[in-house]
Amino acid sequence: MDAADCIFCKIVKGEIPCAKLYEDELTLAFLDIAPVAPGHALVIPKAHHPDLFALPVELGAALLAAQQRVGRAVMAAMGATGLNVQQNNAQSAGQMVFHAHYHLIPRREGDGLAL
Ligand code: D5M
Repeated sequence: MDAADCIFCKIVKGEIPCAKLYEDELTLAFLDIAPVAPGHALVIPKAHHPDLFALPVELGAALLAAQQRVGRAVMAAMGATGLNVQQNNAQSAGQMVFHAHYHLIPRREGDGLAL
């Protein structure tokens, strides 16, 4: 899939809506449309890279900074005591959207989530 058909590229371009949480020059974060927990967020690079292995290493620092910022915010907003960061690569690993992204999933003691 190229960028023209990519749903996350369409979100970056404003062609389809999202519940935006954070944005900077290189990254965007928004709520997952199918949350596994309240506050489940996605952090993506604005540029189209299909998966982790295609990400330029230089972009890693910007993505980590966005994960830290958004992770702290969603934990505070949800009253969470923990946070899972999940990142899927290839269909066999559960990847459905082929634009690299990180799931930020707020957790609480005894929430019963099995990730
Ligand atoms: O996860 C891809 C995730 O992307 C999955 O949890 C649903 C989410 N998704 C798909 N379309 C949208 C839109 N339009 N808004 C918000 N979230 C969306 P993966 O790691 O590829 O399995």
